[in-house]
Amino acid sequence: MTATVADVMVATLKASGVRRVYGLPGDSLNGFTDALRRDGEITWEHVRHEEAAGFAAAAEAALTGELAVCAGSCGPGNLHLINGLFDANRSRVPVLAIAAHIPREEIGDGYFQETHPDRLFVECSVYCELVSVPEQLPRVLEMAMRAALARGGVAVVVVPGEVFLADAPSHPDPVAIRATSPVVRPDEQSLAAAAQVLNNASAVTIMAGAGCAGAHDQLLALAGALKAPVVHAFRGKEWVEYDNPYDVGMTGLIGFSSGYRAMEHCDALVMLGTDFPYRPFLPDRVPVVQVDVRGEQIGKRVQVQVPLVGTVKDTVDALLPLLEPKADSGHLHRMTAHYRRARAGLDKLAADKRNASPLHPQYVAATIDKLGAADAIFTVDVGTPCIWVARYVRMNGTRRLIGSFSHGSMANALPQAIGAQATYPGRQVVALSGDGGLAMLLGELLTLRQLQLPVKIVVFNNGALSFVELEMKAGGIPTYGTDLVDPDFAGIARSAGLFGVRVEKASELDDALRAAFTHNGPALVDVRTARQELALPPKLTYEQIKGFTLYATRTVLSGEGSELIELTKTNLRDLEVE
Ligand SMILES: Cc1ncc(C[n+]2csc(CCOP(=O)(O)OP(=O)(O)O)c2C)c(N)n1
Ligand SMILES: [Mg+2]
Repeated sequence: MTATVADVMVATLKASGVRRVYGLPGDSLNGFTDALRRDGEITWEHVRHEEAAGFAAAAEAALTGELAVCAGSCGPGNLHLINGLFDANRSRVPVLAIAAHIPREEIGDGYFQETHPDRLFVECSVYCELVSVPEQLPRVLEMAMRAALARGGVAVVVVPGEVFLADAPSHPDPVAIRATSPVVRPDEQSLAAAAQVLNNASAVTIMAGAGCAGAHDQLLALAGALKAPVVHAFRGKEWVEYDNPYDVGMTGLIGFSSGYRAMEHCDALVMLGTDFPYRPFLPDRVPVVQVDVRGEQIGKRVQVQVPLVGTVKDTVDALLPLLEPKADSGHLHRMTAHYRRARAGLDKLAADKRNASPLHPQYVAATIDKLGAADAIFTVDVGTPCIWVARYVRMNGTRRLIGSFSHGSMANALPQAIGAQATYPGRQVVALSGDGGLAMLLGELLTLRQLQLPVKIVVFNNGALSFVELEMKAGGIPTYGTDLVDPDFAGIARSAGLFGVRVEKASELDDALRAAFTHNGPALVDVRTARQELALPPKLTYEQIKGFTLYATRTVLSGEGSELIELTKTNLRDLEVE
C-alpha cells in the first residue's frame, strides 16, 4: 500500500518523540486515526469530550516541555477542542492540534458540519494553517511543530478528510523536531543599567513566576545577593517556593498578606519570568527591572525602568557579577518575619479542631499535602480549590502543579490529570476538583476507567460555585445562581468502575485518602466541604469592605439572613455559635 499523507504525519510525529495523541474520532479524521492504528506505536488516548483532549495535551506539554498532540474531527469535533487550546496557548506550552476539515470542494457552501477552523483557531494559536493540497502537508506540519516549540503555544494544522487519505507526496525521511534550550541573555549595557538600579536600592523585592523553571539556583543566588524577599505568582509556585529561605508567599487575589506587604514596602522590584496580571498588587513609583525571554512581555503590567530580555537562568548568571552584595538584610528579615506570622495564621485555619462536618477546605488541602507522594503531580480546578492549593499544598522541586492559571477555565483538573497520568503512568496524579468543575466534564470519569489511568480525584464538594459567591460578597451582590444540586459523586464513580468514597466528617478524611491513594486504579474521594468559607485577599480595599457590608445588608433584607449565620459559624471557629 502506498503511504498516505496521514502516514507521513504519523512518521514525523514519531520521529519527533510524540508517544500519544488525545482525541475523539470522526469520519473526516478516519485517515489519520487509521494511520495511527496501522503504525501501532503512537497510542490513541480516547477521551469523551474533545475539550479534555486539549487540556490533557496542555498538561503533558507543561510537564515535559515537549510537543503534545490532540486531534478532533471536522466542525463540532475540533470546535470542542477550543477551550483546552486556549488554555495551552495562554500557558505557552507546545501543543499541536490536528483539526480535520470538511471536503475541500465543499468549503464555503454551508456544507454539513462546516466551520472554518483556520479562522476559528487563530486567536488561540501561534500558527494555524489549512492544508489545501497533499504536497503542502509535510512542510506545513514541520512549520507548525517548530512554531509550537519555538514560540511556546498551540499550532493548528487543518486537514480536509480526503487529504489525509491522499497518496503521500515524495518526501525525504521525516526529521525530528524537538524542543531546544537556547542561551538567551541581555546585552552588557542593559545589564549594567539593571545593576545600577539594584545597587542603589536598599529594599529590593523579587516577584518570580513560571519563567523561573530550571533556575532555582540562580533565583536563590540573586535573592541572597540582594537580600530580597521573593514573592511568587501562582504559576511560579512549583519553581519558587521550595527550599527557599527568601520565600514570602503569594500575592494577588488568592494570595496572602506577606506577599502583598513585600511588594508594598520595596524600593525596587525585580520581576523574573512573570506575567502576573493584577496591577493593583504591583508597586507603583519604584524602579522595576523585568526579566523575560519574550521582550514583548515587558512593561505590560507596570512601568519598567530596565527591560532585560533573556531567560531567567542566563540573565541572572550574567547579572550577578555586576551586583554589590547587600549587607543590610533589614527588609528581608521584616518580610520573612511577617511571612512566618501569616503562615502560622494560615496553618491554624487548617487545624482539625472540632471534628468538623462539613470539613474546612483548608484542612482537606493540608491533608492531601501530608499524604500525597513526594513526586506527586497535582492538578487543581479553577475556583476555590486554587486558593487551598496555593496555601496548603507544598512543592519540593519534584512535585508538579498544573492548573488553568492563565486562562482560568473551570473543569481543567480532571482532563489535565488524564494527560499527566498518560505521560507518567508510574507517578501519583491527584486532581483537586470543584463540584462545579467536575460536573462540567464528568464524562471524563469514564476515560479514567477506559484508559486505566489510576488518577485520584478529590472533590471539594461545597454544593455551590463558591468562588463566584466570594466574588459576589466582595462586590456587594447577594448570592444568586450559584447553587449546585449535586449527586453522590462517590456513587457515580463506583458505578463507572472507579473506587469511590464519600467523606462527611474530618475524622474520616485520612482513611479515605489513604485508601484512594493506595488503590490500584482510578479513585474518587467526595468530600463535603463548607460552602461559606471566606478566603480574604491580602489587601482588603475600601471597596471590598463596602461591598461585603452591602452584601450582608442586602442578604438580610432579602430574607436570607440564615446564610449570614452559616457564614459566621464557618469562619469564627474559636467561637461557639449556635
Ligand atoms: C468555563 C468557566 N465557566 C465559568 C467560570 C467562572 N467561574 C470561576 S470559578 C467558578 C466556580 C467554580 O465552582 P466549583 O468548581 O464548584 O469550585 P468552588 O469555587 O465552588 O470551590 C466559576 C463559575 C470559569 N472560570 N470558567
Ligand atoms: Mg463548588
